[in-house]
Amino acid sequence: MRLLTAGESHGPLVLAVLDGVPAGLEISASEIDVDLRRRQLGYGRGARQRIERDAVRITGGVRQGRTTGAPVALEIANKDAVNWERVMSAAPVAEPPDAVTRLRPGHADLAGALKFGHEDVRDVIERASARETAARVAAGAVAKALLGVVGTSVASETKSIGDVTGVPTFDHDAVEASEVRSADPDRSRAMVEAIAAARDAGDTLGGVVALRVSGVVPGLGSFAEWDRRLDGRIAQALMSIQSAKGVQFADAFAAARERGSAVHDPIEVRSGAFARTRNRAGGLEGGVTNGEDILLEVAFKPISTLMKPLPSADLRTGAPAPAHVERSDVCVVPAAGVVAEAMIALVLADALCEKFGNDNVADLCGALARYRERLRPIDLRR
Ligand code: EPS
Repeated sequence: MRLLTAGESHGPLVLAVLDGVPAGLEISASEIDVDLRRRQLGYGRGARQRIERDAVRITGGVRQGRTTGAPVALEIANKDAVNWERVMSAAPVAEPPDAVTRLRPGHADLAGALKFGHEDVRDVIERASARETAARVAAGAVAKALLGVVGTSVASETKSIGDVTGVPTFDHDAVEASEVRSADPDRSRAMVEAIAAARDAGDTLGGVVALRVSGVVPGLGSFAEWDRRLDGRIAQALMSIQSAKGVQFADAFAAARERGSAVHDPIEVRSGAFARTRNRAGGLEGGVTNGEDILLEVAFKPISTLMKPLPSADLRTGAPAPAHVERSDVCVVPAAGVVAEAMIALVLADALCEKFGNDNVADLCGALARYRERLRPIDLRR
């Protein structure tokens, strides 16, 4: 399974093409729209989210409510595009738009302009923007639907925003009811206050998202080659999210300070199946899922567009200049949790198809059932 996305933040649309989805998967636009809506929410989002009402148009790979095995094409219109027609015109316009040249530290502006030879940072901003994550979330909803067929579910919760932090419980209803996606009402309030204070100061805030995947099929991924290790593939997918700066499985950085006897998860047999007395491996050993929940955290830096800009320089002249300022968010951590769910779902759906085939959902389920039969005698060994 592979995903390509295209489209600029203020162009006509963002587009996802998800190739390799098995035929026979039930999927609807309304199901995808639930996640698109969740991605738009969160205290600290900018004015753009009041313009957009993200909704998917399925334009390939689905007929009569089921995937056909052809690439799934998903389009999300940018309502704001009507305000950017001149700036974003694919054809040259008589009156060219002003170029953006004052570089924002932390954004892709400088690195992107150097790499591609752009003289207008707009050519970088438009594609580096996290607007692209709408396409990822739409594709991720398809991956989640496939995982749902085999009993795998993905949950996320905001663990921290700025220095407000706590222990996630993944209480679904409480997380979804919170405007910062934290299950704890006191912590939610403190997070909102921290975001409001950053906004009032012309500043931004980052934070940490916790992820939990339950009902994981054991044996996904492989230790046999470096690029087949699933923890590496998951980390890459999560690190590819705009603003992501770090990933840890379970409490890896704390575990790195402890002894092996305190870190590794003792194995026992419970109700005829292998089980663990704790899960500090975060659900993967040797780059392979072990059937325990996958536990992860992703660190997101504060948004790099600052209303009180940092000192910077002009791309064309090199002259000192404050960084470019344009409409942006104050904090995207709540939305980033929804994007992180999509990215891990895409990797796990890919690994599932790799092991059990991706022609047809019923074939995949049949292969999985046979695999579970193979595991059973081992699980019954005492
Ligand atoms: C985003 C839309 C963008 C930004 C944000 C993500 O809208 P605009 O640039 O029109 O305000 O709010 O992008 C960034 C955080 C960024 O740094 O580019 C969205 O729909 O998620």
